[in-house]
Amino acid sequence: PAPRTLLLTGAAGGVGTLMRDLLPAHGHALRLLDAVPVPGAPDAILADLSDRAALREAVRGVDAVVHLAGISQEADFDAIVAANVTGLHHLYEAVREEGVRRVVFASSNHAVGFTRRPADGEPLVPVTTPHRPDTFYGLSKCFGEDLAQLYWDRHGIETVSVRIGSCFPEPTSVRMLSLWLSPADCARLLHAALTAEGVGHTVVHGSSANTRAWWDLSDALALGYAPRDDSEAYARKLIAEQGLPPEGSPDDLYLGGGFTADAPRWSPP
Ligand code: NAI
Ligand code: 15L
Repeated sequence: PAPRTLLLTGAAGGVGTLMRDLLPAHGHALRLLDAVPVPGAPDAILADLSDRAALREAVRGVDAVVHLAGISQEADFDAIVAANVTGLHHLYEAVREEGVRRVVFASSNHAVGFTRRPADGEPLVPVTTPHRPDTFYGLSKCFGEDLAQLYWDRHGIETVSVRIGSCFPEPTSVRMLSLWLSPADCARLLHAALTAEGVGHTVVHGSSANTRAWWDLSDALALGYAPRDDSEAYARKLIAEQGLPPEGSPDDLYLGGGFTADAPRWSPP
């Protein structure tokens, strides 16, 4: 089949940079957008999520949007609202106006960050676990999932909301051993989310097949996602370097780890 044309927002960011390299091999042709220039991509659309006209033009003619753009850490409430709430609304309005059928929305573990992690032998956290945001950032991801539900119920726009764990080239903390989404598995999951039939609005967990997993991947697997990576390969080294999180510490207790205490903060460039 002909490549599906995607708009990849947030293309200059960490995940966007990784996905630019990996998604084309799954048969997708990419149009890129970010508020800052995308290195090595002079054709990328330079636009902020506040620019409704630019968003409308950016989504025109694409088959789907992979929406990664936004503030990806804790920040002032107003900054979060502008990018992740109002900006997300602008994106969905553009999608509705231009008749785009599907969005893949980068939600986050921080939408449910105050959820206790399962103790050894306890059942994994299901995707139906109630929202328990750990920050204004996490709260904006709860809003995003609900916005996606609204646009499905009201307008028939499909979304897969992927609650990403930690998507980086390698896990860098013991907590990440439980939440890591390898870049290659991220591309596999996004591809599944883009191509599965009849998703309506579906929320899935986004991580690799980690031995130390905290959450249940069955909803992602039902889309056709077949993860191949496991953070366990990094476990011995990370634990030797960092030790296990102290009992009762945020990384020991909660899915959201340190975001439940002193979250790393975004500041304007
Ligand atoms: P990042 O901060 O590296 O990249 C975000 C990109 O969005 C940046 O290039 C930035 O310029 C762009 N952006 C921010 N505000 C914008 C605006 N108003 N208009 C246009 N572009 C804007 O974040 P990262 O790590 O690449 O994450 C991508 C997405 O995945 C984010 O939505 C994040 O919340 C989500 N996510 C990422 C996780 C991870 O492990 N990396 C975990 C959970 C969720
Ligand atoms: C996120 O939602 C952040 O965007 C990312 O930078 C990481 O902090 C990740 O969660 C995590 O919890 O490891």
